[in-house]
Parts: sequence; structure tokens; C-alpha cells
Amino acid sequence: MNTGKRQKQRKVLLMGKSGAGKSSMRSIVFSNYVAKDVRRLGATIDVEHSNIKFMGNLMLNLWDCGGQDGFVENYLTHQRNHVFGSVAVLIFVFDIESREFQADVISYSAIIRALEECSPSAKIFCLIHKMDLVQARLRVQLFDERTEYIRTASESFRDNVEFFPTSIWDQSLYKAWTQIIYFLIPNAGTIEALLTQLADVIEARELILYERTTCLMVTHVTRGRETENPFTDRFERISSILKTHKQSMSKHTGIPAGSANFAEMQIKTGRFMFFITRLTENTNLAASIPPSEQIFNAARVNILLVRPKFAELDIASKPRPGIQQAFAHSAAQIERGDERSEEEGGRRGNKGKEREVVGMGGGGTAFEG
Ligand SMILES: Nc1nc2c(ncn2[C@@H]2O[C@H](COP(=O)(O)OP(=O)(O)OP(=O)(O)O)[C@@H](O)[C@H]2O)c(=O)[nH]1
Ligand SMILES: [Mg+2]
Repeated sequence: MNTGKRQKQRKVLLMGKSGAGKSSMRSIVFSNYVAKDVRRLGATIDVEHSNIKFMGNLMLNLWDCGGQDGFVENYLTHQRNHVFGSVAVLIFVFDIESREFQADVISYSAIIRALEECSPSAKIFCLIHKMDLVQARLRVQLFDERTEYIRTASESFRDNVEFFPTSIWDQSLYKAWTQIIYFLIPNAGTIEALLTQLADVIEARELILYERTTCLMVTHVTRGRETENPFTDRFERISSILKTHKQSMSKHTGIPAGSANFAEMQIKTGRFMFFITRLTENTNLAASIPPSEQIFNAARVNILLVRPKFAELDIASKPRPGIQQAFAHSAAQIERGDERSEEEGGRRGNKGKEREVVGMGGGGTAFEG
């Protein structure tokens, strides 16, 4: 099953009744479909497998299980161990418009029992899907009613099953999948720690790490006044904007949507500066910083320098030296022309290729962007 030495294979089951929207969401999140394209999808026959490489060392082994009754019967009987064994995550999709909600929950219970038996430590995410079809004022109430009912049918998983309202027509889909992916990434804590240190060094108000192919957020660090930002859905909104941008680039240039990436985008205003830039092969970094050209320039240089550290996290999980060494100096130090930079430059010895003021400590070489 393992394809790479350190690669983490995680089996994810995508289940729910036929027509609930499983393949639609899979195609949008992982295959660069837009919402209007999914009408073309036919019903899934048996199981469609996809291996999705995510963040370098995570391989999602996604089983999109056709939801027609005959197939489900087969999963629960003849293929029970094969389907429900070694599962890391079950994503169960409920169609909010279903006229047979009770029957859907009975089928869910049968699946839960199989999972309990074959993969008792699996995690369950339930998506209450097609929420766009419900009138806005009724959404919260209906969602709460459904989740309560489903939770009672969740047997031993009842206390840690997570619910999300979703629709392919807005960013709610990204919000749910962001949580799922976060759960699956093996070294999320380490990535987060590195991001927090980077935020401190560059004086960022917020740093958001996005996976480049899916545009899903991996994690974020929010500091200072940004913690009061009232737009709590900004992370998934940016995911959605990035995805739409990819599709429109692809439409206008003919490049496949999967390869349509930009190098950097910047917004500068009197109140804040914001930019999104490539961090590693698999990630983009969005940064919100105070409106200062010095901070902006220092931030961009430091991000450039820390790239190799993040790139390492993509593939390895062994302990490594503190990252302070990887950074150059804060904007204030650069402005002051802090003497230490020269000192360190001297200690580093003769590295012709390094940028003049800033460089990598700890014997590294500057990243030639
Ligand atoms: N209104 C609305 N329709 C949706 C949404 N998601 C999917 N659909 C529609 O639901 C229909 C069925 O979607 P599929 O993704 O093929 O369903 P499935 O769960 O894969 O079905 P099986 O493969 O038979 O198990 C498609 O025509 C989609 O257009 C949504 O969020 N809102
Ligand atoms: Mg399908």
C-alpha cells in the first residue's frame, strides 16, 4: 500500500445515498470542477478510487462509494472488511432535500455499525448537504434538528462525530473540507508552530497557509487586532476566490486548471497590506500585515528565506533545529541597519550568492527564488 517511504496513506470513505452530492463535491475540491459542471456527472458505479497527493507527504486514498441501494448492500455484506477496514475518516453526506430522511439514517446506522466493527478509531464527519435549497431563515433550525437526530444514531461515535452544513454553491464546502484535511495532515502541529514563529518575525497580523492544488486552508495564525476580524469565514472565502481564479485563468489561457497558478498577488491599502505568494511546491501563503513598506519588504524577504524549512515539513517529520536561525531580521532591525547582520554575515563566511543584508543563519544558503 505504501508508495513512498514517509508518505502517510489515509483511507477516506465518502458515503451517503445516491444523488446526495458526493462525486460533485469531490470533483470540485480535488478535480477543479466548477459547481455548474457537476450536472454532467453520472451516478457512481460501485466505488471510484482516487489517490490524492496532499501537502507532499499525505496521500488521501479516497473511496467515493456509489450510494445506490444494491451497492451499499454489497459493501455491508460481501465487501465488509475490504470497504470498512483501515478507515481513517468516514465522510457521510446527507441530502437535506431527501424525502426519506428516516431511511437515510437507518442506512447510516448500518454503515456506522460496520465501521465500529472494522475501524473503531475512525473519525466521522457528517455533511448536511445542498443547504442552498433551504430558505436562508430555516437553515440553522433544520441543520440543528437533523444533526441531533443523526447524532443519536451514531452509536459509539456519537460524541466525536462532527457536522457541517454544506453546498457546492458557496464556500461552506471549503469550510467542511478544510476541517477534514486538517484532521488528516500528520504534522499539522509542527507546521503551525513554524507558521507562528514566522508571523512573529515578520510582524504579520495573520498568516494563512493554503494547499496549492485544492486551495484548501491547511492552517492559520492570527495575531493582535486581527483576532477581532468579524469576517470569520474569510479563510474559506479566500479558498473559493483562489479556486475561481484558477478556473478563470485556465479558461482564458488554455492552461489546465490544475497547473494555472500565479506567482504573487498583492493588495496595498492605507489600513493593511495583503499578499499571497508561493511558499513551497505544495503551498501558498497569504499574509496580512500592517501598512508599512518596510514591514512588507522584510516580510517578503523572510518568507523567501524560510521556504526551505516549510519544504522540509512537506516530506519529513524528524526533529530539526530551531527556526529562528532561518530568518533574517525584523523590519525594525533592517531599518536600523543593525550591526549584527554584518557580524553574522562574517561568521557565515563567504557565500557569494546570498542577498546583501539578509541571509540564512545556521549555515544554510539563501533560497534563490
Ligand atoms: N442544489 C444543489 N445540488 C447539488 C449540490 N451538490 C450536488 N448537487 C446535485 O446533485 C446531483 C447528484 O450529485 P452526485 O454528486 O452525482 O451524487 P452522488 O452522491 O455521487 O450519487 P451516487 O454516485 O449515485 O452515489 C447533481 O446533479 C448535482 O448537480 C448542492 O450543494 N446543491
Ligand atoms: Mg457519485
